[in-house]
Amino acid sequence: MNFQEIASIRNRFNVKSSSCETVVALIGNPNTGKSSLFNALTGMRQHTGNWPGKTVLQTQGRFYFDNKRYILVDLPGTYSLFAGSLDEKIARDFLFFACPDVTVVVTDATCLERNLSLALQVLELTSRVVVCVNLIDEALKKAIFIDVKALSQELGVPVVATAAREGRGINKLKKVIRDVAEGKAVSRPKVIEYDSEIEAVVARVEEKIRNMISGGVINTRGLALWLVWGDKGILKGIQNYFNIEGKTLA
Ligand SMILES: Nc1nc2c(ncn2[C@@H]2O[C@H](COP(=O)(O)OP(=O)(O)O)[C@@H](O)[C@H]2O)c(=O)[nH]1
Ligand SMILES: [Mg+2]
Repeated sequence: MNFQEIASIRNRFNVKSSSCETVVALIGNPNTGKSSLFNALTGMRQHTGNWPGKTVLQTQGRFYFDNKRYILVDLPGTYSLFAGSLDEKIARDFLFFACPDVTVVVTDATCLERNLSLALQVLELTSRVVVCVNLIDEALKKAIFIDVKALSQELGVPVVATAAREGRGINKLKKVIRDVAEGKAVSRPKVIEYDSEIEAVVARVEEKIRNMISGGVINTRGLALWLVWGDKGILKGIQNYFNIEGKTLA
């Protein structure tokens, strides 16, 4: 997949990015402060509409940092990439098919553990991830201490603590987003290795996908995993977003 092909898929999500713009997605459970972070990052410069063909609100905005332009997309709140609700399907499809250049997983510092399952799922799809531990002020009030460094080492991706409502940690977050976008940040996500039987099936499915689409930014292992888990939405997405006319997964 070259930039042109990805740009045209993004276009179908109403995200119009040029090659000099970095597309950043915010994903997280509901109420983790995604919209507050969005406002803090963009200074409220936002554009709202609907996700194409859906009655779900879409919020996009731009920000500049270090002379570079970023397009920020606030995804609907989601608990899992095993999508159940319409909101979750939108977030899943955007991650799988529009391939944001950087994905920020927004988590709630007061109930971090619950939020980390989504983060681990995202890490199976892309290494260009920043984990944002938001509501850090609330955590402190409850005497919850988050060891950001240890968490970053465990996950293998950068972790930034923020208090979006007070605007704390926002500049740091921008810096880390830039570093991940430019490949400067250390990012070696811990990938889950499944039983050898599962891995063998995943490898077979992945090979078939690779024969249909040229990988590049598309994570063919992620697609293969979700297909193996039986996610029909992913199959639909492959047919819908990739140019696979005449090719078959069978
Ligand atoms: N104390 C505190 N409250 C926050 C923070 N970020 C967001 N909130 C509040 O948490 C609630 C949910 O935030 P919102 O941005 O709508 O979350 P979203 O559902 O993920 O978009 C709102 O009342 C925010 O004002 C934060 O860092 N600290
Ligand atoms: Mg919101």
